[in-house]
Amino acid sequence: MKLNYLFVVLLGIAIYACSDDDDPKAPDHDPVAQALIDDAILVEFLQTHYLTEEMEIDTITNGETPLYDIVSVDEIEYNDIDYKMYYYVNQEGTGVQASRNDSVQVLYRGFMLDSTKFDENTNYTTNKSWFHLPQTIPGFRYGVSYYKEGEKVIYPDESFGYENTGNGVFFMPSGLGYAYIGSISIPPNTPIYYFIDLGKVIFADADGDFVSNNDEDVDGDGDVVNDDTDGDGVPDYRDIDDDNDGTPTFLEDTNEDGDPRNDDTDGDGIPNYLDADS
Ligand SMILES: [Ca+2]
Ligand SMILES: [Ca+2]
Ligand SMILES: [Ca+2]
Ligand SMILES: [Ca+2]
Repeated sequence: MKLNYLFVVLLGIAIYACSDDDDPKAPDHDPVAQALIDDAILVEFLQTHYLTEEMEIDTITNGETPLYDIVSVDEIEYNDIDYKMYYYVNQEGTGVQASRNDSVQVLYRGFMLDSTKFDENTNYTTNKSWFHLPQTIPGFRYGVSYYKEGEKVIYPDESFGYENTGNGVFFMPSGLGYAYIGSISIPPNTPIYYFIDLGKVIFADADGDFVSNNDEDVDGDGDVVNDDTDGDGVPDYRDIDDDNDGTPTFLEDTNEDGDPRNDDTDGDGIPNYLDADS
């Protein structure tokens, strides 16, 4: 059986989202109203600030070009609420385009709009540089997916890094960030932004069943966190038995070619590992 995708254990600290189980809706929180408030705040920020040559953000004082004039907008529906992400691609990158479902190695700096830096990673050699994107906040997942990876380089002292990385900055409303809960370092309902440098993209296989995360996106919406074939509350990408027939997915690879996706014993178009009756 050949291993198509790497399974990586990830120990990054920041940017991780709460699971749905930990996320009861606050009775007095109106996420639709908050999304509108956040967007107004973000637009004003982008209109009054600019990107310096050193890739910092500063207040416009002398006719500099507003961020608002250089960013792109991504309109996102998430949990039935309309949001806007704003992002700037400084360098596109040269390698694989990230998806929201991949594991990535990144350098990043995270800020609130008052320019408080709440977190950063400046070193590719630490665990903190690795993220399994399905476990991170939605805005980070979308943000990273606007870039491509770079090329690995080994330096004379045998350390490594990446050149020609995808890099830039993306801005998210609180509803795609830490929402009304906030985090240890971020108050509730706070829009935030990240500068990132995308070194490496890996097609993760979180449950090790030889179906990559990206290929567990059954409904094809680009997101694996919302696909749960057997409805047991564990999404397919983390469920070792997607159809709950008692046989783990990796044992439903009947022709043993290392890919459970092309085995369909009853010929109904549904591969065995998603088909409880074959
Ligand atoms: Ca998998
Ligand atoms: Ca999906
Ligand atoms: Ca499931
Ligand atoms: Ca099964």
